[in-house]
Amino acid sequence: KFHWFPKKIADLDKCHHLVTKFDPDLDQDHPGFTDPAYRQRRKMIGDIAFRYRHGQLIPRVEYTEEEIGTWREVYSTLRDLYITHACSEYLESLCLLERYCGYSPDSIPQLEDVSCFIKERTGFLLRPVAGLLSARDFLASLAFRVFQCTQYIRHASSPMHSPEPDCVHELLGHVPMLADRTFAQFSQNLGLASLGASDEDIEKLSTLYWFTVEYGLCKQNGEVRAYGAGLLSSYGELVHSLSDEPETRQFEPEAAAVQPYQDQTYQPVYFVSESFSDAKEKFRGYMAGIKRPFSVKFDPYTSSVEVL
Ligand code: H2B
Ligand code: FE
Repeated sequence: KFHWFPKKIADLDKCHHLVTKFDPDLDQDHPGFTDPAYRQRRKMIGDIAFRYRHGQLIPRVEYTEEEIGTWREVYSTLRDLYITHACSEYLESLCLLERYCGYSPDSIPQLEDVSCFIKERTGFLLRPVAGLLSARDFLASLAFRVFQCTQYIRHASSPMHSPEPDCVHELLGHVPMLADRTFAQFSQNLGLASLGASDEDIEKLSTLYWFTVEYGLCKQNGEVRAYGAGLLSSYGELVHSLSDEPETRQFEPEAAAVQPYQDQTYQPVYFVSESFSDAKEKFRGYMAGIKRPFSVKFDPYTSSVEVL
């Protein structure tokens, strides 16, 4: 007997289980905890996600001047740092997003426009989500090349940090990488491996996700660069990750899947991949070791999985 999982892309409408750990209504350390107007705004934007069904256009949000101000501050600060700290795939995608998808310090890109853009690049789609999603639901969506994306922005009092994912993290951290073919394939493979997996395997896969998709580093032309979204959306940790302070280890899925991680402060350890193809290959080997009483095959024509 194994856990229910989505078989077709529309089943993702049922993958909406949120984790409330960093929610501003419940987390006293959230910068928006004492700001009722912020909490109400976040709830209103979250309602878009609760009402959303697969296949619909993602409703646009008219962001306030204050929200755009927060975006502008993060964007302009990080933009300069990317040149020396981000991997080449990221930089290439960011240039395209700036040229063709309206990325700029002056406005927050709309999820619908960004979704159309990455769909053309790698087949990935965005769908709106109201907050931090359970690891199982989040990983399951990756299996269908769907990235669940928050649409609200962090509190204006702390532009450089958010305890929970927000649109700065998604749009500046994740989206440019999802526009890269090899990275997109790696993400989907991680998702496919999670379908129907045991709770222990979900825990391992989400730890792997943490040390690659969120906090991964990779080698490029003799230098180490960042590709993880948690790094690329945090000025402080991006600088920290490429300084002499943290320990770095060569990426090995077996080790990364069980490495304890930090979600309150900077990581003490990062894993460095040789390349995305290398990470993808190593992951393939790791996946072969995950025991499931069935196997899954993605059918791109129907965006559904066959269970064999
Ligand atoms: N939910 C949302 N909304 N965004 C994420 O980036 C995210 C998530 N990451 N849920 C997931 C969990 C990740 O930390 C893994 C798979 O546990
Ligand atoms: Fe993330």
